[in-house]
Amino acid sequence: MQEIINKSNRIVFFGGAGVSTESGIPDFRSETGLYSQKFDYPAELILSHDFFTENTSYFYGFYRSKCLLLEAKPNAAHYKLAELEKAGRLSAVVTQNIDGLHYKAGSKKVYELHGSVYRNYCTKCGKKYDPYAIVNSADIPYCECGGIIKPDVVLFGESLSDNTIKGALAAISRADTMIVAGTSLNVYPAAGMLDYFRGGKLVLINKTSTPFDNKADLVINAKIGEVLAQIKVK
Ligand code: CNA
Repeated sequence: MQEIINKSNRIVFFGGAGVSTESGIPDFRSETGLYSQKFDYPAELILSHDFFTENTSYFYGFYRSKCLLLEAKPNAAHYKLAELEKAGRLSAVVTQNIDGLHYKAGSKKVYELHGSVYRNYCTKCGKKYDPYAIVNSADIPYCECGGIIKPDVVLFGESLSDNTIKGALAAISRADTMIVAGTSLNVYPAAGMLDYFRGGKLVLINKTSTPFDNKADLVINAKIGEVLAQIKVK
């Protein structure tokens, strides 16, 4: 891994929820993930566009307690990626996460495929809000114009931003090394983006196996924070 990084100048890091579990944010598919916890409805249903429209109040109860974890701090993985970017080794982070931890760690070029809990807007007038508009509302958060304030996160059944996809694919197609970490690679179109990588080495870091293991040059089954903490940035 260290040798691959030493030879790379345009690394793209492609990450999922597993990148943030060491910051205390549960992922979807681990044993302690949201899919293993019992709610009144399956978590993937609650986080869908139709559910948001039909059960808005329940959605916000869930979203506030399970997704809006604003106290979470970046871990060793987030910090090392910011360091690699600063040193000119990494060109972009592409993330499926909505927790904003890459920016908190100091990364500059981050493509947040599924949006961010830090951006929120009124569905009627478009006014922007910080996440405390949702934290501090007891039930459904409303704008002063009467519209519902919605987080700028991509729910199941919604489309990803065209600009974000374009930027991410451009970075991936120019990358000389791709590090894929902490994602079960089950959620599309995000997982399909890996096909745009035409560069040198593909490194996969995940606690468990993934459908892409056989495509990787190096598979590391360990904790991302612990693996990246050992990397020396030259
Ligand atoms: P997932 O399907 O839950 O997969 C996570 C993967 O990471 C699993 O294969 C785990 O084995 C692995 N993993 C967990 N912790 C570690 C660790 N410390 N080291 C190494 N591997 C680890 O999550 P995906 O990201 O693949 O699924 C995409 C969804 C999850 C996206 O839509 C995200 O928006 C959504 N999500 C995001 C967050 C967040 O923003 N932090 C949290 C929960 C879910």
